[in-house]
Amino acid sequence: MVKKYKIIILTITLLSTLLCQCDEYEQFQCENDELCNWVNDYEWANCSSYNNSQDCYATGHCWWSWDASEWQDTCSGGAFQLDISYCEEIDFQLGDINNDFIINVLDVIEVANLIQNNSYNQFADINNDFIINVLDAILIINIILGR
Ligand SMILES: [Ca+2]
Ligand SMILES: [Ca+2]
Repeated sequence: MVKKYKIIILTITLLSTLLCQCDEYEQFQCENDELCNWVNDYEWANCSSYNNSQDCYATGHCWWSWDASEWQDTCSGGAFQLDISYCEEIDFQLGDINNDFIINVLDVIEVANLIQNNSYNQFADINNDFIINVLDAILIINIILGR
């Protein structure tokens, strides 16, 4: 019983590391992983919405100081743009090698190029055997023909 439980936990851990890695990545890691995409995003925030010095300084824009008019310490600095950029997983379709959301003859040509250059692309490895060869080309042609 305990053993079975351990295997389930191990499987979940393995799956979560395989599936959910992008959103944990910093920009550098994200941009170097072909399965992830870095999205630059900003939102407006205001220093006055932070009510303790730690959060206030963590913004990198505001400072915590005595406000005589409020008779208390406040977070000063006004409005600023908060960086909420994030890393997301790229939705990809197996066989769509040039990533234009259609599987067509252009992707077959890409596979032919990969075979010729002896290089690897995981989107082109349809049968998942870690080699790009004529079998993958045939499988893509089958997808195009709807077989
Ligand atoms: Ca394509
Ligand atoms: Ca293959």
